[in-house]
Amino acid sequence: LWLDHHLRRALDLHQLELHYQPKVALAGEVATSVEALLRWRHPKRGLIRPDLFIARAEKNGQIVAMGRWVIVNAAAQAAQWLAQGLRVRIAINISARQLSDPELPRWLAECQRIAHGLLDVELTESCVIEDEGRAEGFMQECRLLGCQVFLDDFGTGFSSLAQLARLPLDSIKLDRSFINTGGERGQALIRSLVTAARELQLKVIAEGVETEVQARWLLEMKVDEAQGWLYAPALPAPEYQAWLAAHN
Ligand code: G
Ligand code: G
Ligand code: G
Ligand code: MN
Ligand code: NA
Repeated sequence: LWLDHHLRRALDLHQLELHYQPKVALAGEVATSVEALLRWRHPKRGLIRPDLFIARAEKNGQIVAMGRWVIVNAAAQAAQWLAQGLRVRIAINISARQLSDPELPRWLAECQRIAHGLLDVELTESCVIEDEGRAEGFMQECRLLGCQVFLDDFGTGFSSLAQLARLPLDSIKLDRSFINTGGERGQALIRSLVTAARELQLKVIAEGVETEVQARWLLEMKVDEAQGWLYAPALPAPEYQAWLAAHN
């Protein structure tokens, strides 16, 4: 397949890049950390976003090698920023398929050492649904390494509040579909999720925040942090540094 062949070469030919999207504390609009998002810079097709190739890489197993590349490069970036006096926590995304890589915990431990403890981890609800025991074990290992654990795309799967209570999580990230559809039902849903998260001592992060109006009512609902185009899209490292300098 065209995509399988070119994805394999993308890694070897250094066509992958990490971009960084800030997370902002809603109270005071202070940048708190970033999420690393993978991009493929194809020589002819330009910059390709992961929704077009991650699913394929998960199916053919290439996500394991790609994921390792992501973790080590995010670690190197955290170390480089730290050397410049910038302490930036970087959250990396991990797919369900990567959890079957027996080397993942050791790889993450080594990279966390390189990153001086600045790496965090985002796992999707689908990881939990696929194999809760394995997801929980991995979350515990992350915690021991000093990685905060975020439950990504929360609300799109069907994990229960009981599962949420059992898992060693630090934060939930509300999927952007709740934020962008808005409306009374969306707001009611967010309000109840925030209440549940408070009880469980979980931080709440809203994804896909695009307008000041959304940011204002998320703050009113006591959502802790936000991420979205209102603040910044995912940016290459130098552009993120420029954004940070302009916003602090
Ligand atoms: O950057 P964008 O919003 O297009 O990302 C689309 C999806 O791809 C995100 O939901 C994210 O979870 C996933 N993704 C982005 N970067 C990575 C990565 O490095 N590893 C994995 N496993 N998924 C990623
Ligand atoms: O891990 P996850 O798939 O949630 O990654 C976030 C995705 O959402 C990325 O693909 C990113 O490009 C996208 N994104 C980030 N901010 C916004 C936003 O404000 N609006 C929309 N529609 N998408 C966003
Ligand atoms: O940046 P990217 O090529 O991934 O963007 C794909 C589409 O997502 C664009 O056509 C644009 O409509 C939207 N998009 C990406 N970044 C931003 C952003 O920062 N603000 C807005 N409003 N839209 C964006
Ligand atoms: Mn994510
Ligand atoms: Na997400």
